[in-house]
Amino acid sequence: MDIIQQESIHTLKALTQSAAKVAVVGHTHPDGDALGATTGLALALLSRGKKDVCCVFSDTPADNLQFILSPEVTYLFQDRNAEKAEACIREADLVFLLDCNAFDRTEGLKDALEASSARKILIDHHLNPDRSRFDAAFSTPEISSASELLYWVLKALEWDVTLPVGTALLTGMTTDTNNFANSVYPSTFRMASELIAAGVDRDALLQKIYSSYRENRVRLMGYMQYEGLRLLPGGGAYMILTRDIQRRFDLREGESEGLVNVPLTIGAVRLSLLLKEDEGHFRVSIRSRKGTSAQALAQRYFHGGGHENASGGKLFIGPDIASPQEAATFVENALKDFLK
Ligand SMILES: [Mn+2]
Repeated sequence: MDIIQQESIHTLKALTQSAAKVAVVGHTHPDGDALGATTGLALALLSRGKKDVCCVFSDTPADNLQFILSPEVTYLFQDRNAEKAEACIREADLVFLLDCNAFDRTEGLKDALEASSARKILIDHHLNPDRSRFDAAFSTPEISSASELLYWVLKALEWDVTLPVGTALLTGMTTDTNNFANSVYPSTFRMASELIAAGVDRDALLQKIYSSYRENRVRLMGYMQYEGLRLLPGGGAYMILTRDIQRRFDLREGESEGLVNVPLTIGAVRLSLLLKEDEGHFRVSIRSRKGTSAQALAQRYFHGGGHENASGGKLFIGPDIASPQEAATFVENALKDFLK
């Protein structure tokens, strides 16, 4: 894999060897890839004899992703214990940033990362990585996930990919590709094939990822598709998950995962948005068909970015729209302008 340069592998090896305290950091609102990659790397470092390793996130993972967390690994969540989470980054002499392209994607941890004098390594697959901040950067959008990229980095390091490491990485890749539906490359199948041959239980994984939801989630998916879906001429689609709807269905973090993909199963739709109302803003998820750029829309209208066909951003109440009720009009105008 040309993305993995021998020079960066040497740097990673040397920095890991000399590091006493390692912080492994993932992006805000961690998804399966961020959790799988950080867990996989922490486990790999522990099995290499590193004693002081912690994974740090700005917020606690959704209930349905908690199964990815390993009992062997120390996790620190800033929303639970800000002092400990920030101290871990402050005291680390080596920091890994996984599944995000820049410090600000960790939200509340950004200041701690900027203040840190630790050596830093990036392992990511988003567009436009902030390479200047890192001693070594492994980054390409031509790969399924950070978990897959980490797998090939571990292979290049000639470190053992143990069963727990492999399980974490296969989980991250599976969730980021939506179970092999998008961003799949020949290397992705190779990774999966090698891990399954090594004994990773994919059936058990799929059960945990896709068949362990609460009833309310299935009902919400039905409700949003029946009542909430708006289709626009030109191939745009959007849904707004207001606070009211979230309350009505007792929605928890992570339970609307996958909903944004549903409108793209309609032949005429090429761009789908899901807005989820939060404190002072809407979280915006964007998915697009090949040939239409979710990334460009996210960047132009929603202060965001990510991948060409899967991006995210925010719509702020105050700066962008005067009240939550104006979200629909904002989205319709943005889509009208973008899809013309
Ligand atoms: Mn990812």
